[in-house]
Amino acid sequence: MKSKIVLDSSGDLHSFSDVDFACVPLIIHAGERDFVDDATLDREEMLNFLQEHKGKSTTACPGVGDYLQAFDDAEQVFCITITSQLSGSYNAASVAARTYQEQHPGRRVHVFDSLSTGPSMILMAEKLRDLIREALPFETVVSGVEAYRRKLKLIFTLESLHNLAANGRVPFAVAAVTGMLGIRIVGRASEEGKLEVIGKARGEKKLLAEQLRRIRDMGYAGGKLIIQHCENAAGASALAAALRNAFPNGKIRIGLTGGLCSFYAERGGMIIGFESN
Ligand code: X90
Repeated sequence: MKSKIVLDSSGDLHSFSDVDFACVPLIIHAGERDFVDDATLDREEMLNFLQEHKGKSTTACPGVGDYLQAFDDAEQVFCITITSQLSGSYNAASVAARTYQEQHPGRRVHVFDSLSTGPSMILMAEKLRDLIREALPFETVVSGVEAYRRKLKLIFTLESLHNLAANGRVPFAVAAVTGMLGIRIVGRASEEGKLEVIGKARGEKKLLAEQLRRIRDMGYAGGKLIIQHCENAAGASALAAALRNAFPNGKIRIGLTGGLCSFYAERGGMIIGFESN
């Protein structure tokens, strides 16, 4: 049985071992430029371009055809998208899933709404891979990953909310707080998959303390945790070190935000996904 895992590019994964995999890119538009969020994207160059770019910049989710192409000839497809509360990606993937199953009777597609993004999608993909390798029935894999998703939590700390506000994803009034030197917004993915601002922190020390407090309060007890950062290696290592100290058994990793998450998280941003108990 040929199984395939498909993620949209908000999952920050361009390759994946041991199982057939495809990443479907979102696109970042800025003036004359279209940045396709695939493995060839030069993230640094995109961020530099955006910094200089004075006009509007927007993003676009994949279309139904992009998903159909990614499903290819797999007999069972497990697809994970960014939260349906912030993007049309889940909708496009769901339409593609129906079309694919109509065109190929006997094949199966399940689309998971991650209700989150980035690191949570990586953790879900890893869970999928484990269950697929056990050769479990399709429905068992689906319910296993759904149950796992409910245990995943995500927080983020951003230096700027400019692109989120300019694209209608957070109110301008909330975004106005950032931009002042050293102020970071702290937020999380809510249970319904909405972006929820929960506080702010001024200065590196307070930010680190706030990140630790939130991660602990949201139920982290030493499982898998991924810190994705946008050009903030120092912040990510400081957080990883503090977490390893507090949770010596924690499986903590650092990675880079891809194109889409970098666009919205902006320089200095961190997105932290983890298993809660
Ligand atoms: O369809 C599209 O054009 C994509 C729109 C995506 C909008 C938001 C992406 C946010 C990414 C910010 C922090 C994480 C928030 C997660 C909340 C559920 C990064």
